[in-house]
Amino acid sequence: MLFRSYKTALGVDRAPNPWNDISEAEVLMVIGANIGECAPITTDYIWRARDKGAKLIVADPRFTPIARNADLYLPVRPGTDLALLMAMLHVIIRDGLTDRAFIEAHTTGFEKTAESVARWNPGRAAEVSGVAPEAIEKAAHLIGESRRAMLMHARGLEHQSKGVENCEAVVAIALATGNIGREGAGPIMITGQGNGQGGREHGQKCDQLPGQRSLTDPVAREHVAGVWGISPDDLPGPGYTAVEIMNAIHSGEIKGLFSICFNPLVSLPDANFTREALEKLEFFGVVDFFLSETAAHADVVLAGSLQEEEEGVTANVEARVIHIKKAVDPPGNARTDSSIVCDLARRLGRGQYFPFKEPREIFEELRRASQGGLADYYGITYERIDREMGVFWPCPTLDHPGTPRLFEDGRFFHPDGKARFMSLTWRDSGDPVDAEFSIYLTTGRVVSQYLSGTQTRRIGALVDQYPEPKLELHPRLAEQHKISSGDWVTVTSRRSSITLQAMVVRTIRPDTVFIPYHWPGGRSANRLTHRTLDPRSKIPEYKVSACRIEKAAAPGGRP
Ligand SMILES: Nc1nc2c(c(=O)[nH]1)N[C@H]1C(S)=C(S)[C@@H](COP(=O)(O)OP(=O)(O)OC[C@H]3O[C@@H](n4cnc5c(=O)[nH]c(N)nc54)[C@H](O)[C@@H]3O)O[C@H]1N2
Ligand SMILES: Nc1nc2c(c(=O)[nH]1)N[C@H]1C(S)=C(S)[C@@H](COP(=O)(O)OP(=O)(O)OC[C@H]3O[C@@H](n4cnc5c(=O)[nH]c(N)nc54)[C@H](O)[C@@H]3O)O[C@H]1N2
Ligand SMILES: [Mo]
Repeated sequence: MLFRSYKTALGVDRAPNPWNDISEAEVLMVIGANIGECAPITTDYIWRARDKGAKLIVADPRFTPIARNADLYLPVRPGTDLALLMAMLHVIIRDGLTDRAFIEAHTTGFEKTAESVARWNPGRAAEVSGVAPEAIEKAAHLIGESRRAMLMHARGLEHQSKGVENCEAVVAIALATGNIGREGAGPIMITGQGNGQGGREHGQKCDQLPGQRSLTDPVAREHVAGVWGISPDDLPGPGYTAVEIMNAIHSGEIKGLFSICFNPLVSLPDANFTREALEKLEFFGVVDFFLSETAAHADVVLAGSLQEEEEGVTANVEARVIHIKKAVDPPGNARTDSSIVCDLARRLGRGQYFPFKEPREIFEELRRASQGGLADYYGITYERIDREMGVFWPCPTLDHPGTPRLFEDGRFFHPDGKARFMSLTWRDSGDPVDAEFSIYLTTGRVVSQYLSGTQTRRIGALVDQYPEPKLELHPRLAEQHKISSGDWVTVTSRRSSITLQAMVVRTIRPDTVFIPYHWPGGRSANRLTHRTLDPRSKIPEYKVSACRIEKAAAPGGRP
């Protein structure tokens, strides 16, 4: 449930700008995004802006490759972005850098937000976030004085138990300075997975119907049920999110699970808890193309397909709908994912609703199901996608050009056409540091591994680059614990502990350690993370845990 904040503030969950806009910006702020390693194509857009003189601000507890070119680097303490952003908004308001005319014509709730940041002066935010007050002032002025500022964020900002507020604060800064709905101006999220955008438009989220419609909206239920040829009463209500499913298995409420494209044993927080849940299931079915660590717990594994083995449509990071063509057939007994789903429906006695022979027929149904919704695909066809190099939604009719940039007419997607300022409230993370667990642990990615690693841990050249997870820590912290690069270190959190090798680097805050999460078992960062969720988006707080470290002997059986 990724972008609850955009839905609440702007009425729609989508990056408002096409990526071309990045190179037209005068000021770019990158918050919690390791662009160089995780979004290399986006890096190129930033370079183009830099070539034209754009200023770059980067907020990250780690001095990532993109930060090397920043005009202003803000070394924010994990989980404290909200303090930083509230203080930036405070300065923007205090110093008269708001766009009053825009706020009055196109938004509601500004006074509430202004009141909520009134006490967040840069001095107070500096104490919480570790970013110098002068740097906060400078960032606020760079953005507030520009008519072409973009704020770009990824999981560093969002994997927090106040991730929704964090994003609301980013959107509030854009709205307050009128930096939205124009070329080179806007807040954007850098969506991660290949079809991460499309997935959250059409029902991968457990509270949704196609077209970014709500499962609790009677009109939406009526429309979609009509397209599917069923009664609205046959549609269930909102279900559980990923971590909630594991909780419900533990409590005995869920006894059977069928999963496609999901490796929760590696990717969900508190991995021991996830393993216990999978062991408890009475039935567990998995569709994957590799026997993942999770699939090893399954009663039945069905061999599915890679993206390259099946044609179909996805929505990219910009909400541009594109067509992926098939390159090869699935090998051996493997089958395309869509044919597996349709066949399952037939075996379950519901084949009449899944008469599809190829993905294109599914897309034709999706066009109708999404019609009239926020993510309206009705005007998008295979022919148009191929001819126009993709089409941006909303695209309600066949002669509609699609919508690369949202809100150009100053209308937002709420019924009154106005964007909403949300009131912002500070709270601590769900696993706070204390005397015993005094170090911040944050987790994420390295360039040569991908997600839960099922694919990249099998590719020799990538394994050679980064064979095992390493603990990144600052020389000062390393010295306190008598640790050198290559030493084995045991990292312990309130859940569990793992032992891995140290990598002493100057590119991280001295109060923080970083572990990439691409490995299973005793090498899994997620043995250490906790299950606190953002109460609205239900995204886990992967980016902030408390831990302690101690030098260790090499673990048994490992060099
Ligand atoms: N090579 C590679 N590329 C990928 C992926 C991959 O696994 N490997 N995965 C894809 C997917 S699904 C996604 S979601 C994206 C993720 O892309 P990103 O979000 O860019 O990657 P992460 O490593 O999760 O975290 C981003 C940054 O957040 C910082 N960070 C940690 N805690 C905080 C904090 O409290 N505040 C702030 N401001 N920053 C913090 C980390 O130091 C890190 O540099 O990448 C996509 N691209
Ligand atoms: N600690 C920590 N944990 C994290 C994160 C973090 O930053 N820190 N990041 C989180 C994020 S942003 C993400 S997106 C998740 C990802 O979490 P997951 O979605 O669980 O991880 P993936 O590696 O994408 O794996 C999905 C599984 O699907 C399989 N698969 C891939 N493509 C296909 C396909 O086309 N068809 C089929 N049938 N199977 C396929 C893969 O082999 C793999 O076993 O991890 C999250 N977990
Ligand atoms: Mo992701």
